Formats: sequence, structure tokens, C-alpha cells
Amino acid sequence: MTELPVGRPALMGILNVTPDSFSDGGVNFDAADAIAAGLRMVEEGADIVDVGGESTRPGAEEVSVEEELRRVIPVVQALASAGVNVSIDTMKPSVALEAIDAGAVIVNDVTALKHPEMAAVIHQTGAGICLMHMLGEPKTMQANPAYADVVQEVLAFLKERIWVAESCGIPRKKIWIDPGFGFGKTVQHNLLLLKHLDVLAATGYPVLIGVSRKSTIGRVLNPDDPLPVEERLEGTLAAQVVAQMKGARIIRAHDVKAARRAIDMTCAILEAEK
Ligand code: HH2
Repeated sequence: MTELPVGRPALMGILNVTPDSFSDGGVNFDAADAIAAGLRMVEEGADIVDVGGESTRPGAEEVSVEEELRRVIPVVQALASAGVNVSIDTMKPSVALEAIDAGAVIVNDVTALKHPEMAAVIHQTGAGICLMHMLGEPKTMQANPAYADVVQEVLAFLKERIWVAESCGIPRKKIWIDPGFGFGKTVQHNLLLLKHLDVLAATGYPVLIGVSRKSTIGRVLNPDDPLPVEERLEGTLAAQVVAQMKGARIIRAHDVKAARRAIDMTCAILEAEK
């Protein structure tokens, strides 16, 4: 698995090879466009490129294994053979396996090993795994999500999934965790999870955060008429800086150049000495 950079968060560029992702659907649906976009992300400062072939936005339709493979494998192969650290954003063990064969080194599973075969794929291949919290399923997750204490419940879920992963033989150093910003959460839940991200960081497992362009940002900045995705960059950067200061080790972002600059500027401030 990719070694995380020492002393600063890694930047994971988002590359959706889909027609329907919430903010960039259709932009890189063609493999050649996707490969060029992935290489550009690395030039702009991405440490990892996260390739996804199925949208997880609320209400998204499921994609067949064959179609997901058709979308992602040529892109993973081309980027990995160009030396890029590739993660594969999938919930399907068969897609994860083929992507790892094609050179992916991390599996970003938004269901945190829900499929019974996923843990074995990760264990047998030696890939890394990002375990993300989601309440319910993409289709229904935003229908009235409720928690007594969102931070403690997300923490408990992630600890249980870490236990499952490690019980299946996945080594501790291959595991990242993610509170799943926007996955079965209200605006208030998302804000609380960011504000208290240090609680997750205190587990010692690297914390990944994906705030980029998410609807909470549009809602906070204009509650009566949420800002459209192309108006969410400033809010995204503010949220990722808070996450960094609260201990996030991997930042997942669409706007790689801007995200890189925000990470580097924050690092410079945090590392300044008398
Ligand atoms: N968010 C999305 C997808 N995958 N993975 C992790 N680990 N964390 C996240 O917050 C996360 C994720 C949703 O964003 P995006 O990929 O841009 O949209 P879509 O799912 O519509 O393709």
C-alpha cells in the first residue's frame, strides 16, 4: 500500500468514470479523457488517484459488474502503469480484485466490507482498505438520518469494522477510516463530525475525509437556495483545512490544484517555528 507522506496529509484526486456522479458525472466517462484527467491530477499535486465507476450519490442507480469493469479497468491499468498510486472506489469484490490485478493498491469501499467476500480479496492481495461509515444505502441514506450521538456512533461503527478487517487477517497498517461525510447524515451531523474529527484520529488509524463539493457546503453557505456544485470550492477548502487541523491524513478532492495549495499552506502555518 502507498506510504502516506510524512508530516502532511496525502491528497487523493477524485476520478469518476461515470455518467451520473453528483458533481462531475459525464466529464471523464470516456477512458482516454479519464486517463488524461488522472495524469493531470498527479501533475497538480495528487498523491493518489481514486478511480470510481459507480456513483454513490443519494438515489444513484446500481451498475452491473460488467459495466463497472468496462469503465474502470482501462483507466486503472493506464494510470498504474504510468506509476500513479491508484485506489479503486468500489463496493464489489470482483471489481476490486480486477482493479488490483490492473495495478490498484487501495480499495475505497464505501460500505466498509459489507460484501462478505471483500475482506478476503483485500487480505489475499495485500491491498489497502479504506473503511467508510454510511447509514443505510445510497438510494435511501438521506431519508431522515438520525443519531443519538453521531460522533460516538460513527466511531463505534468504524471500530467494529476495523475489528472485522483485522479478524480476516488484514494488517492494521493497511487500514484507513472515514466518517463518510454526506452518507446518511444531515448538515448538522456532517458539521459535528468535522468539528470532532480528532476523536476518529485518536484511534491511530489514518483518517480520510471527503468533503469536496458536497451538498452540506451548498446548504451552509446558502440555506434557502443551496449553492450549485460549481460554487462550492471555497467552502470545500475551509472544510478540508479544518479536517487537516483535526488530524485528517488523506484529503479526497475534485479540485486538486486548489486542494494541494490549501494543504501546503496549512502545513506551512502549522510547522512555523520561532
Ligand atoms: N464520497 C464519495 C464517493 N466515495 N469515498 C470515501 N472514502 N469518502 C467519501 O467521502 C466519498 C467516497 C462521493 O463523491 P463523488 O465520488 O464525487 O461522487 P459520486 O459518488 O456521485 O461519484
